[in-house]
Amino acid sequence: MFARGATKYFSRGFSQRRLASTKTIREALEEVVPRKQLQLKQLKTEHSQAVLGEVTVENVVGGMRGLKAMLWEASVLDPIEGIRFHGLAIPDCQKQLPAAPGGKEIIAESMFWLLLTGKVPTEAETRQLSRELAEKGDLPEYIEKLIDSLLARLPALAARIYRNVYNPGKPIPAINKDLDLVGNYVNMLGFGDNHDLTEYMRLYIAIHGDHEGGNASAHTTHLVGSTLADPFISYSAALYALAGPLHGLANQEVLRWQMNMQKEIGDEITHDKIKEFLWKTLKSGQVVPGYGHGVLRNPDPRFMALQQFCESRPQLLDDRVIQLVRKTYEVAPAVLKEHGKTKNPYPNVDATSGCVLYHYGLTQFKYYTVIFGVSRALGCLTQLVWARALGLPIERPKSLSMDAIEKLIKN
Ligand code: CMX
Repeated sequence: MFARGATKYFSRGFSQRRLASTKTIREALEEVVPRKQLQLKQLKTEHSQAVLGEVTVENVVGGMRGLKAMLWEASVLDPIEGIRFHGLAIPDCQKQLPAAPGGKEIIAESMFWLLLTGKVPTEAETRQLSRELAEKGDLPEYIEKLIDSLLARLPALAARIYRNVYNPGKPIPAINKDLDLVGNYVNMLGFGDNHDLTEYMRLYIAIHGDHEGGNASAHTTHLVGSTLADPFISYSAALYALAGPLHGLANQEVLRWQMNMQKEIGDEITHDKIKEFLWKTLKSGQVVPGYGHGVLRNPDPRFMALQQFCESRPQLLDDRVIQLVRKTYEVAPAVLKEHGKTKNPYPNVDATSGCVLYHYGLTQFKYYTVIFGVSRALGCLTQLVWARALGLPIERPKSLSMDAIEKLIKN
């Protein structure tokens, strides 16, 4: 941590004069790359034929679920514990990763540092990265280009889209070089005076940053990037994957669904009424949005972190939709278990994330997936850096026809 007086130092042109002991993200990454390259080399030379698991017909016809077939460095998802970023669970990150000055929540820069280097940055390193991203600095080398030329501009781009679509003609504040990435983003969206929303967005963007490699958006970036397509193209492809209601669009679906529930059950929220609405959804052949997961088999710790955020703010607890989210969580797992289809009857992060945005006045549902998109860039671009640093090959799994599967089974 920094000694007293450091904040003043930052505001007096920190970018030009960095402390000798403070690493840049590039320097931190350069320290890690040779070790990782060696690790990959050893895996390839000493263990290339080691067996990591079997491939079953279920894996092949079931969308590759459960198949261990992809290298992804930044995070690993445990079905019961949920996500860990280089071994750190969300509560560990909340304790260890630096927040914004005056804030408490994890910020995108400290999460990105952790994802990319595997190390917890100091406060000074975090501030320096904020400043570097805000300034979009010189980009002489390929790693810096990868990091800065997309990531730094993404919030400004996403904010401009929001303002052009929903508030055309209003001036957009310029980037404040003393503010973190998400602080600037919220400012540019037009909500800069809402400290609680800014803190929520910081947490939201940090914890949505990565969810290992197999999810549709992450995998798409990796696949397209493996053709050596540039980061813009690779991540644009990921945004299309994010746009489906089973993935990144789910948080807006949840909000719409919870509001329909509210309309239908009226002012008196009871478990029985929620149960009835859940069954109505299921019997109509729809999925319950915000519940279930391809890997998780427990409540999503990201959902729990956002719930904790709500519980620390009485004003959020008074919100009818947020009350409904909580009450739905009390009822839905048992209903989904009785329904008997989903392997995971518990909430995922989308069960609450959009509802809080709505409370804070960001009421344009269609925009929620864009915010998710700003966040997921942290993990996807981290992996793209690693894919290039490790020289990972173009992805090319083997596909099989049903006839070929039957032939293999007979033999
Ligand atoms: N409500 C009702 N049925 C559900 C369900 C839910 N929330 N989740 C899964 N099921 C059903 C599936 O549709 C499937 O039914 P069929 O056998 O008829 O095809 C069955 O349960 C088994 O599915 P599963 O193995 O448990 O789940 P999948 O890995 O196939 O799908 C997911 C995972 C997330 C797509 C699914 O749980 C779902 O549709 N959830 C609702 C949408 C949602 O919240 N998506 C956001 C996920 C987080 C993210 O990626 O952003």
